[in-house]
Amino acid sequence: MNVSVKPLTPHIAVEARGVDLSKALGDNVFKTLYDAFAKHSILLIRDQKLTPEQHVAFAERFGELDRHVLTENSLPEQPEIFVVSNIKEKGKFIGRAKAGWFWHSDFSYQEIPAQASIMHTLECPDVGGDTMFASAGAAFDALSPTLQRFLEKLTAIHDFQLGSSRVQNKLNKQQLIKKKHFDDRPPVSHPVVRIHPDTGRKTLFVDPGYTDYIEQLTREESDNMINYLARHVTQPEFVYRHHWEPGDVLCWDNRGAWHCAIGDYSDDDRRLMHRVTVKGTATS
Ligand SMILES: O=C(O)CCC(=O)C(=O)O
Ligand SMILES: [Fe+2]
Repeated sequence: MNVSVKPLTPHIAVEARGVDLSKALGDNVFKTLYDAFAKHSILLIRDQKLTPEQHVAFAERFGELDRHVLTENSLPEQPEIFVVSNIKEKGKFIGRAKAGWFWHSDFSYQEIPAQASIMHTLECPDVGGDTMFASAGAAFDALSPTLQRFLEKLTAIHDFQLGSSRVQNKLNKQQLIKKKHFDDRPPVSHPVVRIHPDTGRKTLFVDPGYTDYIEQLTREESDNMINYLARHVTQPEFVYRHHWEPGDVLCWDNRGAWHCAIGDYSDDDRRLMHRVTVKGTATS
C-alpha cells in the first residue's frame, strides 16, 4: 500500500489515503497511521468497506479493546462494537441515540480512560450530524506558563452519571440509563493536565461533559475554571468539524482531543455508526 497523510487543519486532524483497512496492514503502514493519529489526534480514512470483524481487527492493532458500560447498545454478534444510532426497528432503537451530544473524552469517567475510539460510518444524514473535535494539546500550549504550572498541580473528579444527565431530558424512556450502570461506574479522579504516553505532549483533561469539579478549588472557583477551559479548548482554531460520509473511518485519540456530536438532525435522518474503543493507560 502506498499511504499518504495530509493534515486537515494546522492543529488537529489528518487524512490518510491509499489504505484499505479490510486487509491486514503491514507494520510499516500501521506505524505511519498510528504516528499520525498520536501526533494529530484525529486520523480520517474515507471510503472503507468493513465488516464488524475487520473493524475490530483494525482496532486491535492499536491495543487491547474496552467495552462500553451500556452493553445493551453493543452488536450482539460482535460485542466490542458499540452502536450509535437514531434508527428504530420494531419500535426499539438499534443503538445508542444522542450519544456524546456534549464535549467529552471517551471513558474519562473510568480509572483507565480510552485511548482510541474508531468509528465506521454506515449511514448518515446528507446534512447535519457532524462531530467536532478539539485539540486539548494545542489548547494547553496556548495557555500562559503561569496558568500551565498552576493547572499541572490539580486533579479533577469525572463522573459518568453527571455526563449522562446532560442528555437525560432529551431521551425517551427506553434509552434512560439504569442505576446499575451508574453503580458500575463510580466517580474517579484524574490529573487536570495529562501527558500523552507516545508524544510526551501535555493535554488538558477536564472535558466539560464528565468533569464534575477540580478537587483543590472551591466549587465556585472550579465551575469557573472548568467553564473557562471549556471555552478555551473549543475555540474555532483548535477545532476540526467532521462532516461524515458513508464509509468514513475516523480514529480519535481521547488522550489528545475532546469531541462533541452535534444534535442538529431529526429521527427521520438515519444515522448509523459503529464504534470500537481501545483501552488506554492510567493517567498518572
Ligand atoms: O456520534 C458521534 O459522532 C460520536 C458519539 C460519541 O461521542 C461517541 O461515540 O463516543
Ligand atoms: Fe464520545
